[in-house]
Amino acid sequence: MNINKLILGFFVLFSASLPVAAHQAKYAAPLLGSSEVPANASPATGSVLITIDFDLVTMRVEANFSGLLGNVTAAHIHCCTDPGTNVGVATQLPSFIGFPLGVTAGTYDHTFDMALASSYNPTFVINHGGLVSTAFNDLVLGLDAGKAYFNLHTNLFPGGEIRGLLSPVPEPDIWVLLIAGLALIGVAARRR
Ligand SMILES: [Cu+2]
Repeated sequence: MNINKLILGFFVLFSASLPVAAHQAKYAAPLLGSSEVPANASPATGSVLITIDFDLVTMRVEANFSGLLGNVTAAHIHCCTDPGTNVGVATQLPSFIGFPLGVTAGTYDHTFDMALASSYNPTFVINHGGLVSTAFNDLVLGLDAGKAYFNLHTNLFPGGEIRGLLSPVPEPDIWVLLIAGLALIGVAARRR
């Protein structure tokens, strides 16, 4: 392979990846009964990934869960409080639209337009500046600070059967990617 083409291709890929890294934030959590406050002994497990897009002002919610003792009654994000405490719901009530209800296992993937009031608990908006934009900012600040949690409620655990405290997923460091890419090019050049 032509080494100049390889280098060019690498830098095209590298620069194309920059806007994504700069304009999205991801937050993740395992879902467990032991993370509830107070903790419970539910054997259920799950995971959740939240992706905030700052250009589109959207929030993608991807979740999966299984092994619940009760049937799902609601799922949403609570914000903003310290770990080990409880706080009100920040997002759409009573549950994320389309979230699988009445089941013990399921998956979910939905992208919310966070410029719409309907994506929030109206009380959260009132308590966080009164505007959708201020509510969005505070929700993101809460996510960044590890002060927001995804809670999955069931009929047997009205306060929540499994929960996950959302924490930021580090973006791959852009300079690590650059150096790794250059190292690969070096290896390719040496093989020649
Ligand atoms: Cu809740």
